Amino acid sequence: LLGALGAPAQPAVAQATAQAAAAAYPLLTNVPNRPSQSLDGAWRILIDPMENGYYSYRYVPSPNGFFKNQKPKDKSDLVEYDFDTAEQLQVPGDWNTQREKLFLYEGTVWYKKSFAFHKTAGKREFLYFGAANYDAKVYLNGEKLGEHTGGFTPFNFEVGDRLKEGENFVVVKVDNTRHRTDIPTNNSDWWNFGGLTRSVQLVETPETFVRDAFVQLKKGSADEVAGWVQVDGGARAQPVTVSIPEARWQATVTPNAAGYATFSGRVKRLERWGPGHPRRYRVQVRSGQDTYQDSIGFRTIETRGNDILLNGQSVYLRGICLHEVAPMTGGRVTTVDEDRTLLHWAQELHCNFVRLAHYPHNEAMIREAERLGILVWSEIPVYWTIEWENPAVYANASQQLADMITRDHNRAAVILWSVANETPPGAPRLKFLSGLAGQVRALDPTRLVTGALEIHTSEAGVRTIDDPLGQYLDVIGMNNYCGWYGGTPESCGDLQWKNTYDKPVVMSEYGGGAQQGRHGPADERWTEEYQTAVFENNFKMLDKIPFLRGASPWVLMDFRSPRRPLPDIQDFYNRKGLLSERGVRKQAFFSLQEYYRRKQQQWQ
Ligand code: GCB
Repeated sequence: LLGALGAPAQPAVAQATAQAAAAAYPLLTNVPNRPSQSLDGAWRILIDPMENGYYSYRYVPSPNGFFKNQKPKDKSDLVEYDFDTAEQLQVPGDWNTQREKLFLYEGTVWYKKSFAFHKTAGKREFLYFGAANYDAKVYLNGEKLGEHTGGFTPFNFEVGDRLKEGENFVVVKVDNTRHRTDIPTNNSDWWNFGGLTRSVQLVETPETFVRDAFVQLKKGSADEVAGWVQVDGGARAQPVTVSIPEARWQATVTPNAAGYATFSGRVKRLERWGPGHPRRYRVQVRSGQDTYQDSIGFRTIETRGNDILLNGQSVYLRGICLHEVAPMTGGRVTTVDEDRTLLHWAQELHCNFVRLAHYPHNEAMIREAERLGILVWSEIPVYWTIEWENPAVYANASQQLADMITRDHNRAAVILWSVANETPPGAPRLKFLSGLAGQVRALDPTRLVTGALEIHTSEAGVRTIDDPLGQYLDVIGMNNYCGWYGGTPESCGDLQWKNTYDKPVVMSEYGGGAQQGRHGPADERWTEEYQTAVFENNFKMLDKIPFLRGASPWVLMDFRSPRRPLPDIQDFYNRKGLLSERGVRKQAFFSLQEYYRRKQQQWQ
C-alpha cells in the first residue's frame, strides 16, 4: 500500500529489520477505558553506560543479561548486579529530572518491576507501554518479548502464556542514545528525556475482544456515522453492535474472517462537538463478552479554498504551540493535572487550538483537549534534516505515524495530522513526505493533513509560499520568526505574504525569547519588552495575510533545550515561552490574550 502511495521502495533487508523491531502485537486502542493492572510507581533501575548488562566482554549479546534478574546461587557465587537493592525511579517519568546524575545522560538504563498476577479464566493479557524513549527491549520473567523504536508512541505484547501465577517480573532496557538515522535525528531543539516516560499497564481482555474501532462522522456528512471495527480472538466473526445510546442509534455488522467489518448509518439530531460545545457521546462496540466503551465527539472538518470549515463554519485557529513538558519540574508530563494546567493556560489565552509539538503527546492530553473543546494539531518528530533516502528511516516514520493515528483516531479534538516540521526542500524529501501524507489519507480520510514549512525563496519584503510539499497538504503550516531570527520587530508589519496554493495557511510558529522578569527597552534582546514587540508586530503582519486561518506562536512555556546555553539568560532553556518554566506569565502573554480576544470577536 505504501509503495503504491509513492513511498520509497523498501529493500527486503530493511523491511525485515523494521519488522523485527516492531511490537509483537497490533496496537490495542482505548486502553484508558479497558480493565487493567497498573505497573506504574517505583521501578528498580541499573544505569548501564557500557551496556554491560546486554553484551558480553566480547561485545556479543549475552544470553545471561540483566534481564535474567539473577541472584547468587550461594554465598560464593558471583553476580555483579542486583535489581532488588538498586535505586528506584518513578514510572511514568523521565530519568533526567529524577536524578541529577542522569540529567545529561544518554545511554542505557535497565528498569525492573515485580508484580503479582492471578489468572482469570477466559481472559487474555497484554503488557502495554504508553511510551519509552527511545529504544526499548522488553523481557518478562527473563524471556524477551520484543523491541520497540520511537520515543512517543505506545506498544504492547500479548503475555498470557508467559505470565506465572503469583510473582512475575518485567525488565526493560531503555536506551536514549541519539542516532543520525533516528526520528528525531541526533539534532533537535528539545531535551532528550530518557526512560519509561509514560504509564505501563497489564491490560486484560476477554478471549475475543474489540481491539480497535473507528467511529467518526463520514467525511462530508454532518449526520452519517461511519467507520470500522477490528475484533481479535476465536469468535471474531460473530456479530458486532456499534451503538450511541444517547442518540438512540445502533448498527449490527458481521466481521469477515479477519475480524474486520465496516459500518455506517445516519444518526438523527446528533449534536456536533466543537470549542464552546465539547459534547461527547458514549459509544459502545459489543462483540460477545467484550464491550468497548469510549466518549467520542462528532464534528466535521474540511477545507474550501482558503477556509477551514469546522462543522461547516469557517474558523480561525487561535492557537499556541506546546511541548509535553510539565510546569515546575521541567521534565516530561507525568500526570493528567499537568496536562490540564497546560491546556488551562491555553484557554486563558482564549485559544481554541493547540499545536502539540513536535511528537505525539500523551493520550490523556488529547482526551483532555477533547473534554475541554480544544482543537489539536498532532505531529510526528520528522524534524529538520532526516535521512530521506534511507528506507529504514522511512519505515520508522511510517510506523510512528500509523501508531499516532491509531491511538487517537476517535478524538474529535484532533483535526490536523502533521507529517513534518521545517524540513529542507529537495526531491528525496518530497518523495518521503508525500508518501507519509498519502498514508495519513489512507489511514484516516476524515481529518486534514498538514506540515510546518518554511520560506525558501528570497525576495525583499515578500514571503511566497511555494514549497512543493504544499500540493500534498490540506492546510499549510508556516514557521516564520520575523523580528527574532531575521529583521527587526518593526519590519514585520510591512511584510507581504503570497500563497501559490488555494489552501488555508496557519502560521504554525512565530515568536521570540525573553527571560521572565528581565525588563528594558523594546529593542534589547531577552527583555519582556522585546518579546512583546515581536508579538505585537507579528500581529500586524498576520492581520494583513488574507488567506491566513490561524496561528500557533512558539511557545506556551519555557522548556529545556541543550541547544540553548547562554549563561544567566537561557541556562539550557529555550526562552520563547509566554510563561516561564515555573508558570509566571510574561508581558507577551497578555498581548496575545488581548489579540485573541479580538480575533474571537471578529470570527464569531
Ligand atoms: C523552530 C522549531 C522549534 C524551535 C524554535 C526555536 O522553528 O520548529 O522546534 O524550538 O524554532 O526556538 O528556534
